Amino acid sequence: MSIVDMRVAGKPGDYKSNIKPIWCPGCGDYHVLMSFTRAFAELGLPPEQIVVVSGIGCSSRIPAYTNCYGFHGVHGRSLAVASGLKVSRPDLTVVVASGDGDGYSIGGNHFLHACRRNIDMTYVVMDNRVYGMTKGQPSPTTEPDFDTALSPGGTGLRPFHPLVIALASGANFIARCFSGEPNETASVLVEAIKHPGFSFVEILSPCVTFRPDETEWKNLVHPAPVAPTNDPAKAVRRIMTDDGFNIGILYRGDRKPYQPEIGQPSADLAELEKEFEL
Ligand SMILES: Cc1ncc(C[n+]2csc(CCOP(=O)(O)OP(=O)(O)O)c2C)c(N)n1
Ligand code: SF4
Repeated sequence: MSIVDMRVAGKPGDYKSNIKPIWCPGCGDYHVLMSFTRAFAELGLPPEQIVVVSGIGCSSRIPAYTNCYGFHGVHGRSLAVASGLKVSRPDLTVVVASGDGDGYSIGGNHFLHACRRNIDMTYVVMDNRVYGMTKGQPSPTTEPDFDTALSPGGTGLRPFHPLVIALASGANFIARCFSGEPNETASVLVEAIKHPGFSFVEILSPCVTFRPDETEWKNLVHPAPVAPTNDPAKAVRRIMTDDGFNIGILYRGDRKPYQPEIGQPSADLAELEKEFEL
């Protein structure tokens, strides 16, 4: 069934659970949650047709705050769960929520291969350039001179470039958003969910507690001055040379999504249990 066939008239509030978020006051993730529910309402999908999958981190708490189906799994493994789910239930809309630690550090390998597989799902990374939940360690996107008691003098390491890596690995849709612009972010999420294949949306979402400097991002972000392209060579040049605060859809590819044939199980559960009995 297509997204259009299943439309219901929904309001953003219809997609919120009754669990109150416990993020720090001012955390960018509140706005990301708002963008999720606005996007779901705009798509008009019934909540039970959407699954929000996550790993571990402040950002990964999002599934509990929606009333869609959810899976709050283990650190860095959200894409593995989501991939299995989507290939076995292609009728569901699968949205994966992650942080820069969860998604690029412990989950980095899964990120590469999810881009390469190009399964039809949307991967949202709330990037605050720090491990928020575990009290401020540097992540793969932290600047080399981020100087704290946990990383005296900074790590000195070159940051990971998620958008370029996603493009090189085969992601079919690439966008950058800012949490402080929830309407614009919701519109990008709608496009990402509708686009076939693996859509990657990096949302700059400040951690006001461990990166108070990131409140400055609201003055740095600006709309991408160019229309999205389907030419990876053009996209990579733009992404490599922009200032990191270009907001909008940067790449819309046309690769065919991966969807294996769903066959019948070759053995029933009782037979399998018997086979693997110790
Ligand atoms: C296997 C494993 N290793 C380490 C941890 C500890 N841990 C929990 S959350 C986290 C980092 C979260 O950072 P990020 O994904 O950037 O999310 P944020 O909290 O900033 O939103 C770590 C290292 C864990 N839960 N499981
Ligand atoms: S520690 Fe940072 S990322 Fe976590 S809830 Fe607080 S502000 Fe948000």
